[in-house]
Amino acid sequence: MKQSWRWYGPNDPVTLDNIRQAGVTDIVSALHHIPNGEVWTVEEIEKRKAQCAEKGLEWSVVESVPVHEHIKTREGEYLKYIENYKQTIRNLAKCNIHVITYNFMPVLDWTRTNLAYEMPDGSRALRFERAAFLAFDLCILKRPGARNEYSAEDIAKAEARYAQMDEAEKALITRNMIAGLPGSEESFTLEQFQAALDRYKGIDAEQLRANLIFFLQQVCPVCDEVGSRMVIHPDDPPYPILGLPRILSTADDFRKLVAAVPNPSNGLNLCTGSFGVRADNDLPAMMREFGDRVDFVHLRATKRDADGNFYEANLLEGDVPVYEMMKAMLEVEQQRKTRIYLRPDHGHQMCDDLNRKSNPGYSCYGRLRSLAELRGLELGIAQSLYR
Ligand code: CS2
Ligand code: MN
Repeated sequence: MKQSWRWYGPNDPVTLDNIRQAGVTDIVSALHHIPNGEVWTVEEIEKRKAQCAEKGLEWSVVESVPVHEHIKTREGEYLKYIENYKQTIRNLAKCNIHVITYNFMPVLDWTRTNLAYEMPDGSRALRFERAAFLAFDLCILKRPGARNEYSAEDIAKAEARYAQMDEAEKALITRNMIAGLPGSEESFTLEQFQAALDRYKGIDAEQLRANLIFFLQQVCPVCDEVGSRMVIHPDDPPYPILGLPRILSTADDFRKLVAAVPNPSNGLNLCTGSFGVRADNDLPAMMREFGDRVDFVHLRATKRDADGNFYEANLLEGDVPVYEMMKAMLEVEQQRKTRIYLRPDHGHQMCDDLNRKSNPGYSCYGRLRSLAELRGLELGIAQSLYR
């Protein structure tokens, strides 16, 4: 496995000096300062590469080149944005970056209700509390039509949860929900948020899938030509929310994508934490089935309950069978005779990080803990199987 670490760039409170002590070889990064839809120039890419190289690290995986909303809805200037995307792929390849992560989630990237859920050991985790989410949708956002989508029981749950909230909690959950938006540093008002949701009114899952297929049909030939691969990150959470369609939540979703766009460059970023929220996703089986197309794995373990809540557990204590997953990854590496990029995904906020501000899920110590566990697991399995 090629061990990697996500770095948000020079503004990331977790520095490259920290990262090299984690013992990784590769950096996962993105040019967050370039607005969605614009071309990443060779010059800007080289600058970021050089910052990493100076510390003995290689920027080799992009997470993510964001897909402009107009491409997802196939309106406005989407053709121009697709051309720009192709140029970015070419420019990245010129700089020897060949793995490009992206997602096709409408409006929101990952969504959590609580970014500082206290664990019994005092560390903090990201959590999705279904009742709080329902209260946000029905009682705070008051999304038109939402009442028709939920059962009477869910509506009662939302109202009861809302009645418990004070103003501070309402403001916090609103911020947490909207923080998943691209360009999340700006604060979006609820009205702007609703307007963004409204752009998907006529778009159901099949239409969104068709838009994704169209996008891949345009960009994959460019990737094939320059030896790169697009790896799609799954939906998080992996089911429709806020009336928005979802198209990458299950193995079958990815199968459909491959059937429509068989190009070798059509790949998967297997995020165990995102897929793992669904009990019907068999992660090691997915690794084996799609192994040829999985160049990048996110290791993280969510823990779900019967009420539809989940939180991000300690890596070895969640619902994700990390040992089986690592075994499957090693098998795929043996078969493919190549190494797959692996990174610890979100970690707990713990130790000194509790007194520091960092990007939710991306503080230092929690990910160090996960990485150490993964490294030991990989070594142990590899030694016993292939010694
Ligand atoms: C998240 C996402 O779970 C995750 O990895 O941090 O923001 C992820 O980076 C994007 O969905 C990938 O496009
Ligand atoms: Mn992930």
